[in-house]
Amino acid sequence: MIWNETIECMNREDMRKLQGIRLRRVVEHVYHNSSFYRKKMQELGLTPNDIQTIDDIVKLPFTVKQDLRDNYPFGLMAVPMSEIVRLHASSGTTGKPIVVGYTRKDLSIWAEVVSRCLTAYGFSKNDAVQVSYGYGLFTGGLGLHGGVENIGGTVIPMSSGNTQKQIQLMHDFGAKGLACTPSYALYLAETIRKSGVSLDEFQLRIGVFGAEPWTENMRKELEEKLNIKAYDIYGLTEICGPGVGGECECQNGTHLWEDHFFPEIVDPVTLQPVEPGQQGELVLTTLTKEGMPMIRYRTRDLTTLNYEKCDCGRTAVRMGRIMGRSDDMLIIRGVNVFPSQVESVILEMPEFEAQYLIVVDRVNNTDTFQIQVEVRPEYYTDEMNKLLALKKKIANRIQSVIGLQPDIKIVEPCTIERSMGKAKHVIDNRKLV
Ligand code: DLL
Repeated sequence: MIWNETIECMNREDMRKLQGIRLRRVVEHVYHNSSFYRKKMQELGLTPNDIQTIDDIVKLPFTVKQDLRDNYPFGLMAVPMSEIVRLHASSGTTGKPIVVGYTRKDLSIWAEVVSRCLTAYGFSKNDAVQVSYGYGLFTGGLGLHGGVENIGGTVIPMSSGNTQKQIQLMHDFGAKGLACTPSYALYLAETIRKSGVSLDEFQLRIGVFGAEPWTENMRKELEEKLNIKAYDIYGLTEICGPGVGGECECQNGTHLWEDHFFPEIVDPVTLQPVEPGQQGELVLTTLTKEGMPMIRYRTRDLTTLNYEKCDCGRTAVRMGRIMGRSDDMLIIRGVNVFPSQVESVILEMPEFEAQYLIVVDRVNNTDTFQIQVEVRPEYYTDEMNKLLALKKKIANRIQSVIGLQPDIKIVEPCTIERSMGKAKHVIDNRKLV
């Protein structure tokens, strides 16, 4: 089934025309209503008249995460705050989150694009979907929630955590769908297996997995362990949250809903477009957003685009798997973590040297997050209770900045290897290929 056949199967020429019309409109909107974008365009000598077709998009300046931080909290809103009906946020590279705002229309477009994904996965109004992405400032929970309601399905708004209850309600309420991070889904699968309850007693058929990179091997494992079809959903807070794109039954690329989010692939160093089909950084422009439009937003996600028509009948461009990022952001248990956030906490504490190592791994399908940090000689002690208190202090501070409890390993002065060049602060042992 296709939720919006006219758009999802539109021929390329008509789609480019529509994208051109919408780009002109959004550029007019930001030029007149956002001093941030107006200034950036004026610096390049651009006025809205310079943007006539979708090809003109390359004239426009890029936007980056730093711009959102510099304008914290509401500096990038292009409508009065009285028009903003919802805020979401995600962690930035320092303690300050990045904030996005939605008008009523933005929320309805968000529900529309998530509906396209859910329909492509095979859901209809007859189905119950357990949403186990976090609810709150994170876009995962409420984003999926709006989509399930929009197609007339039944939402089970579980949010994340409380694994035993997740399993019980999934079973008792007959959920056909499970929406959560792929790593949490593996953990749920493992827990179900250990509980001894047969999968035959569940109605589960479809997984809606995203918010972190995953692989074909993980797909196979999830499909086998949960006896489901596992589909990708892609998105990021800055653009709207989940639903920027989703897979179809062909499981051969993530269709991006390009009538709302225009994708480009650029070389992350030169910022020039790559050859068609080549890997590069995904850049997205929101074509219809009112509250906080993003013009040529550098997602930092490395991927490819394929414009061939899909066997499902959709013409919407397909994005390959996210192969990595062009910045140092880590995604641990679905939470975005920047090493600089860890560093800023360590630097604020007199007890520690500015020497640390973040070690990430995946054990029993769950990401582990260890921080090794060097204590300063004057604070070094072999008294267990003092060390434990120090560990707790830094762990709590990091938890309050990042929202994730690290396992802290305090090491003796001068034990972390010093680097002659760029310091290596992260060891990521997760195998994602
Ligand atoms: O993770 C939104 C989301 C929620 C997407 C639920 C899908 C499901 P952020 O926290 O802002 O937003 O993180 C966005 O996560 O730039 C990618 O690096 C990564 N990411 C999101 N979806 C996928 C995916 C949400 N399907 C960042 N595959 C993005 C790989 C993904 N990486």
